[in-house]
Amino acid sequence: FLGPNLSILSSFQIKLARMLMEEGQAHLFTNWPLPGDKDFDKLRFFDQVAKLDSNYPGGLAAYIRNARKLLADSKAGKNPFTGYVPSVPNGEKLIYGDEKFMQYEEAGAKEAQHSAFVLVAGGLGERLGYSGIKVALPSETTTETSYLQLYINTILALQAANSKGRSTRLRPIPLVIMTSDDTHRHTVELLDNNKNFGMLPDQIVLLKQEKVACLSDNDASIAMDPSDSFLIQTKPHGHGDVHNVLFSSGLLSRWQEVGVKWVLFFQDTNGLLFKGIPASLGVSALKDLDVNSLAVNRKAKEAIGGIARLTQDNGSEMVINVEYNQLDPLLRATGHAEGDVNDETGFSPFPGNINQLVLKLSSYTEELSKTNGAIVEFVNPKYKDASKTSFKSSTRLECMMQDYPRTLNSSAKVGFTVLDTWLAYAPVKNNPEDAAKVPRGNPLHSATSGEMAIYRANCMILQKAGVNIEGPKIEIYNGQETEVWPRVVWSPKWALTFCDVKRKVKGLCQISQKSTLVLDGDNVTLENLVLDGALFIRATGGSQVNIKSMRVFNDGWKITPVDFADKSYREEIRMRGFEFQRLGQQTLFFDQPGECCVSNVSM
Ligand code: UGB
Repeated sequence: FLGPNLSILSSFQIKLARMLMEEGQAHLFTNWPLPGDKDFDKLRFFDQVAKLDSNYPGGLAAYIRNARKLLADSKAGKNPFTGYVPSVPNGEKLIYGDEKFMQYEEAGAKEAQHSAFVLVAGGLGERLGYSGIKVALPSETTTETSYLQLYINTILALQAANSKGRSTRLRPIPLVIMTSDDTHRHTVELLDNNKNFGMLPDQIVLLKQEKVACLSDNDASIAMDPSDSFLIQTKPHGHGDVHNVLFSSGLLSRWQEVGVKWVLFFQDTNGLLFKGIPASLGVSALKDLDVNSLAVNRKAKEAIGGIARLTQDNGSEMVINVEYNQLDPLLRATGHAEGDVNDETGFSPFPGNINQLVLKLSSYTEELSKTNGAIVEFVNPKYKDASKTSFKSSTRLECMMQDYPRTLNSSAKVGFTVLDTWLAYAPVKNNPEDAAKVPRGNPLHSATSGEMAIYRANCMILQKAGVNIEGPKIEIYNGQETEVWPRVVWSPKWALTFCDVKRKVKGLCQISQKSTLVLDGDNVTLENLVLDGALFIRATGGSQVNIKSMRVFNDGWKITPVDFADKSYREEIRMRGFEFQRLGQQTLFFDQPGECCVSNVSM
């Protein structure tokens, strides 16, 4: 089939060509020019085939076979959950700040030292439409801390909290970032330009996911790039790649050797995510869960996956995320005529998956060794017509990281932890125009709502710790109605858990709605603080700062609206629809070791 071209190929390339022929891909070689003509392009083609082959568990042949099967199922209209009956699973529902919550938080904060963190950041964020990588976005614009910096600061603070009072330094907590061709270079630059935000160079590992081959028909014929007849068209395979890249990197066994017990997976833009992590990690540890998915209450039919128990006729069952577009039809097909509906709590009984997973490293490694890093995939072809014989455009297999438990056997301990939405979930996924169209009462998931959610969560935590906080104002930015609470931000060094907050806030503190409060440093306590304006307190170099009976009044940082269309503002500001006007502020900076008490002052 390659005729005289065989002479220009290595034995490995000939093997790959044979594999492609055996897997029904002869069309790739029709009309190949004679040797001497386009030889460089032919070798380029085989380089890409070799890459696609080595990046997929079982190689390209396995990819083609899996695709053929999934495409046949899709054509036959088979739902991946056909034969399963959904029911409401049992999980841990936590109430922020109660006794049980604090017990889990305390246990989890310690377990963090035996954890590795994995950030999936290969997505382009097409819905958001930001020109940079999403992890570089400011999580909020009071301190301009980027998402990546916030995540790293929190991991470092967990490490520091565990090291406190010990004579020997503890092992650095590892962080893996999965990137893709779309995000890799910018992620490297962001880390390099900021000296890894304080992490040691070998504490962070970047693993790049690769795209997979596109398919042009139900026979899984590999599609060529329309603009290059020697380039296979490729598309992203999805965040489920994280399991394969981790397994192939060899990190899992290395982590086991040094005593890592838990692997925590999380997404690129959720400024609240670490607020729920200590407690959820505590749930995993105290219940010895193999899989613990973090979840929030979810309105019926809301566009996030629901966690459900699925049971088969033979009694086997699994607790798994079912994407919202599959959950409702599955319920209707199994005797629930109204599908997914809210119960008396006003929420769907199927909690919403927020794609933060805590996996037990030992069973995770064992499972991935069985599958060579592969997890369940799916295909979503857009058919030309009801005959389902041809596609509008090429398709490819995809996979989602939360589908990892699908291959586990029934004896695995799979649970979930439901947290308050205000505490744990405020992703930034939608551009301002789309967010403005979201029906009232539904989550906006925009840069505006993501930032405001951080202030709200911090204020609500302080309220629970006894601080008197003036309630929010409703404002509209970029066409989105939003609650504006006092802009309270603290660094993870200041507090990681509710217990930390309670220990550091005493007496009767009061904060007005127009206020901004930024706390940075692990040893700052507030007692009887009255704030009506902007106050920044930073303590470094071992200083212990006690603020007692301090009253701060100034004009503060005023929020002024910014029009998304006004290009005179930078993109990060325009996309949230407001900026701060610094009319007045009080800054207290301490950098000398020892105790410092600021008491009975009015500023
Ligand atoms: N990502 C990658 O790293 N690689 C990829 O190829 C694709 C994405 P999206 P999605 O939080 O509400 C998920 O696009 O996939 C990273 C869950 O499936 O933001 O639509 C990407 O960088 C869904 O059940 O989300 O939906 C980002 O960090 C629900 O939990 C992450 O993967 C939903 O998130 C998620 O990518 C949610």
